[in-house]
Amino acid sequence: MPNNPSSKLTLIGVPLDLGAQNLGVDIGPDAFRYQQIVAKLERIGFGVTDSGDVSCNDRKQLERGDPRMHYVDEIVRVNEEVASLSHKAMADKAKVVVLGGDHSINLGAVSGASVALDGKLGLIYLDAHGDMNTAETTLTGNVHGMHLASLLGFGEPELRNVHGKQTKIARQDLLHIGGSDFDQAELDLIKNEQLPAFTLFDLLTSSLGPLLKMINDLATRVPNIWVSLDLDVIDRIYAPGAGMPNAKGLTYREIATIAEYIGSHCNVVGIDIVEYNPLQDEQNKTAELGIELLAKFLGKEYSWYTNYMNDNQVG
Ligand SMILES: [Mn+2]
Repeated sequence: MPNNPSSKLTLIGVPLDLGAQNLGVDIGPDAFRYQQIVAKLERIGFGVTDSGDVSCNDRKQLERGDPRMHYVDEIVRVNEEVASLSHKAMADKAKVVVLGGDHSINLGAVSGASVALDGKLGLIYLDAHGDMNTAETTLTGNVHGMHLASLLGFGEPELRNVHGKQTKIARQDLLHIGGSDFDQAELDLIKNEQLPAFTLFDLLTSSLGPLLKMINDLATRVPNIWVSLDLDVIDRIYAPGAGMPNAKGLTYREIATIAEYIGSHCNVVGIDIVEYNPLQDEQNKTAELGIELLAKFLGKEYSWYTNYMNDNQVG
């Protein structure tokens, strides 16, 4: 299987934490490797090339700069590099998995893929937050709350123009899932621009049915899908190691079902898993869940159950 060209997978680590204020997410990529992410992806049938980590400068060596976009120069520099790697892997017909880092690394990951695919890319974005502020509307100056707006063509050119000036994701080709903590400016943007979003409230009031239809409709319209998983969309019972642990997040059965549906109905070409903070994890369970969900997004299975069955078959 690993020699089958259609199962090539490129892993890119981005130990960037400048987009957020909380420390710890910069060791996310190494913690995933320590959890044998490469061996586990190979076990489910991928030939993995680990590109290593994109080098990121420490905040101690940098000026914070623009108060509306902290560390924006370094964040853009890192994302240009991520975009080139993502573009190249996509052009080599490999699936791309990017390990964060804070969520701002999604900007380069998606930009590279979008340009490589001539813009024929939809984005399924799982996050408790909107990440749709701009330099004009941000309350914190943290870029990990702005990059999604940039991918959709809003906000400052510095962020919008990473890896080319074109809009990376057409507004109707976004599907934001699981949001519960939006700022007013983000709610206004979603409403005014009719951005597709299925919130926690929608999930609790109408269950999964309408969401699965939205996923299916998107997969029918666009040939390629990128999945962005901010671990804070999952309840902290299951994902204590999220950068901002969530007390009202999705349950295991909800996120696992959504991931499985995406994996079986969408042509997923790339995934980023972000905001993993190993310092807050409990017995590595957030990393384990991240790897299980990654497999599901890719249309495969990797869980305690499949391992149990593999290890206990007669013969
Ligand atoms: Mn996020």
